[in-house]
Amino acid sequence: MSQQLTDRRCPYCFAALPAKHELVACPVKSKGDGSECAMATPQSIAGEKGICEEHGVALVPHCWYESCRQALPPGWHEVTTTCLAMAGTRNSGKTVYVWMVANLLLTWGRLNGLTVSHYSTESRISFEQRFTRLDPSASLYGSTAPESPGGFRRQVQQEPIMLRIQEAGRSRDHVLVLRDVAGENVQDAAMDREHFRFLVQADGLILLVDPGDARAVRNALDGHVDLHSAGFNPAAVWGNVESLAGSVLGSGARRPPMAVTISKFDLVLAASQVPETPLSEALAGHGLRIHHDPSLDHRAYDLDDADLLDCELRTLCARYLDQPQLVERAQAFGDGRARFFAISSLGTPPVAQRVARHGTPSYRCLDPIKWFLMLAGLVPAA
Ligand SMILES: Nc1nc2c(ncn2[C@@H]2O[C@H](COP(=O)(O)OP(=O)(O)OP(=O)(O)O)[C@@H](O)[C@H]2O)c(=O)[nH]1
Ligand SMILES: [Mg+2]
Ligand SMILES: [Zn+2]
Ligand SMILES: [Zn+2]
Repeated sequence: MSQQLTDRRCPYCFAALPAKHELVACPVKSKGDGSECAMATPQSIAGEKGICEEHGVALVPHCWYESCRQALPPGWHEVTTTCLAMAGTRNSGKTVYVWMVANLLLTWGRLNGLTVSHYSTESRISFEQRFTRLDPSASLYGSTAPESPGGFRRQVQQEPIMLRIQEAGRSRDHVLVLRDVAGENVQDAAMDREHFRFLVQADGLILLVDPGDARAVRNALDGHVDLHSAGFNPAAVWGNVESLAGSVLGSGARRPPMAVTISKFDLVLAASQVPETPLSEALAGHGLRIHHDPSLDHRAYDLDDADLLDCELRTLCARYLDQPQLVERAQAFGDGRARFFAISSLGTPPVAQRVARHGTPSYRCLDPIKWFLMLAGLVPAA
């Protein structure tokens, strides 16, 4: 597949940014008497000094896209980016996954000769304030509140996670941007076209699929672990994103590649331990890629492993997890544009909304991220 079309996007609306910033504005804006300085609105200042005379501060680059116009993070013109967004029904595990991925990437970098760090001190502090540590003494995060366009206050999930990836010999740092959403928003077919356009301008989407909704899992585990059903089909979420893409990008335009990702895979594995059930037969072979997890150990994206796993998971989804529509959608989406993944952030089902005492060696969480980083040319394919 070809490389991504742009090397740098706005981390808020995911619009591709021109090589040279054209719009700048004053970072202070307010003059104290209720009015604003002349440079409060982003504008082009070709040939001028780049200073707000009224505040005596340097002007900062802003996103050119009209309904965004956010100040770009300091130093953004020096980096390349991969911008990803989450999708999936309510309760499918998006927020827990975002936290886990950020932490695992820091470890993965250390093991594989890359330096991975929060983009800046501010982005690290914002991450730490937002995500308290997941451990058995603290309850898991509450459901993410839906966001609305022009909301009174920016909601916390509108702040993207930004991780800087540095590699010896690479002239520019690469930044992985990861944006959470509320399941409630993507379950809404009428979600605002302008506000949610980042979903279809992304370099990739991660669609989480909750296996706790599947009959084979419910029948095997009901009464033993908490299963929350969203009561909403993940294929319908994909349909909503597709119609958003139709309005924003037009019908023929390329869609962002889609990582169709079965979350909470610990539930599927636990259900397969119940003897003489459909899942125990489906997952009986020890040679299945499903029973292995090479994602942290290697820097490269292992294409053979990924292809075999993709095959196993398509069968699992269609035959055992009640998701034949997802597989059909993926087939219709185009060759190589959609891949199936399986992850477990907690490694084991939570107990009373807390991480279980013996959690969490997570399972395969970095696979979807490594796929997108491979598409961006940042990690090699093996
Ligand atoms: N068994 C298991 N349960 C998980 C895992 N990750 C999350 N959960 C459960 O799923 C619940 C919801 O997780 P969240 O990450 O908040 O879900 P979400 O997709 O962000 O939900 P919304 O914000 O409502 O859209 C958690 O409170 C846990 O009970 C996992 O890896 N395994
Ligand atoms: Mg959430
Ligand atoms: Zn923007
Ligand atoms: Zn000013």
